[in-house]
Amino acid sequence: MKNKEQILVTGAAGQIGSELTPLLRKKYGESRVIASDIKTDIPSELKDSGPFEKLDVLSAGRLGEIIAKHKITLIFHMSAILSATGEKNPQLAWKVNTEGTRNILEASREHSIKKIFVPSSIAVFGPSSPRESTPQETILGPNTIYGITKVAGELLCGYYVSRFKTDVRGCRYPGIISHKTLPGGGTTDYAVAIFYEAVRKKKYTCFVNKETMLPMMYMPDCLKATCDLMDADFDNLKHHADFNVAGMSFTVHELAREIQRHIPEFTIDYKPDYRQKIADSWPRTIDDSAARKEWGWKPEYDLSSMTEDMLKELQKRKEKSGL
Ligand code: AKB
Repeated sequence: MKNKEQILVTGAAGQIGSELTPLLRKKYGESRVIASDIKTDIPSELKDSGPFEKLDVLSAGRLGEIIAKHKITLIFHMSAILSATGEKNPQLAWKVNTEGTRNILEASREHSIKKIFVPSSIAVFGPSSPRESTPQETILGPNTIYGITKVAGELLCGYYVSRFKTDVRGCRYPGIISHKTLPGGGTTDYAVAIFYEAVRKKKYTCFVNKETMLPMMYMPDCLKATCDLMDADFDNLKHHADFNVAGMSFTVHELAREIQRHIPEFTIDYKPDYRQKIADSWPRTIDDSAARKEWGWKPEYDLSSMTEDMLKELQKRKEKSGL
């Protein structure tokens, strides 16, 4: 990416957007990265450190206006309704995830945007997919509305690549663990909540059972994957918006044991709810060899280094301003 790019981030106040935006501002210049979100009550660091536009991705007109106003050349489309919220409001999830993505692709075609990043998710897999070392190419068959919208998004992106030569990239994010902004409405949210509760109360009640294992990734690796894939040479990519990327996989029980190495008094109990069924339909581990081969993907954090960093950062925040 050259330094003259003008970048739009949708969903900039969300879990990933709120960390991706400052990183891009550091890399490309504060005024060149336009944060946008449907919410306006966004953290002041985000609003004050560069341009902000209110944007509902369902409004194609407003999206076009912002692209023209800021002469946008690259888009990171981070707004989405996640799996658990999606099951509560499937109609909204369908609209935001599929029509929002279509609006981004269409606006990119109309405005000759150079590159777009459209994330997918491990939720594209379903009960009939292999659950161990889930391959890049395999049966998908998701049974959540979120997963269905992500498959539709991947297919639509593939269509734009072949039909309009749109440069669109994306990876199938696993659960993302971070300490700055809480995730909103995902099935993997327990892997973040457990840390907050461990630091706050030294106990946590988990909404999936102790043997649940899902692919996860620490935020610094998520940001690295996003930027590395965006920087990769398009001609070397055989896949586009559907790369499997793995970070780490652990059961909740293993995560709790790792936390107890730092906080021995920490206790956990389990009250599985409707999210257990979603978790049980997703992979336990992921084969990301295509990402490793095509753009050099390699994660840095494992369970132990991620846990240590999460607890250190949350403890610091608790002492400074309360959690
Ligand atoms: C969710 O749990 O819905 C997300 C995801 C895996 O895409 N974190």
